[in-house]
Amino acid sequence: MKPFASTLLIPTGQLQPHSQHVTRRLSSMRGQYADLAAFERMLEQGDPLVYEVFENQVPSRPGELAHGTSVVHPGRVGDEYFMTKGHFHAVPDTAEVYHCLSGQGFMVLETAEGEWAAEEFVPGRIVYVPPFWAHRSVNAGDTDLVLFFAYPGNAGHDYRTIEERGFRKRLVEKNGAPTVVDNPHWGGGA
Ligand code: PAN
Ligand code: ZN
Repeated sequence: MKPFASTLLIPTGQLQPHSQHVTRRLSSMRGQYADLAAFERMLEQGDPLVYEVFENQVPSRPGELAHGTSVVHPGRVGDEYFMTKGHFHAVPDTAEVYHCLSGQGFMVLETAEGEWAAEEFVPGRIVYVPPFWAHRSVNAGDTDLVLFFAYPGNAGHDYRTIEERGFRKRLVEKNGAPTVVDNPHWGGGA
């Protein structure tokens, strides 16, 4: 690798230049939102863009640091806020650092052993994702949630475990405030 630089535009989260731009629409997250009827109703009216990731890829080696931005757009499916798919790292003993640049929300985390946490994102806040913790970003505000992240180049992503099992906790709006609740579908058929 040679040194390189990119510019992170605030508040949009655009990274210039970037080698990868991932867009995730609601249809790619079937089964992850608890209110299945609200999910289908929303899809019938279109397929909203839920989040985007801008990244500069690096070689898949432990000494490298992949980094980029994620932008979770505001919205809800029923009472549940727009969120990322979430994942464990495929090499599970790899950590990650997130830095919130704009917007507000939460990082929802859990381990295979049953621990969980919800760390708040406000501009300036840094959240550390330790090795072995699955993580999902949730936008609990009404503007884009813009995050910078960095993680080891060899970490990879295990999406299947979350697709099959879901997260133990959900972030929903209750009486006008973001609230952590149990996931009724956790453990299978999420
Ligand atoms: C981030 C995430 C990004 C999108 O780069 O990949 O926020 O979330 P999903 O990957 O869950 O769709 C990261 O955590 N990388 O390891
Ligand atoms: Zn990650």
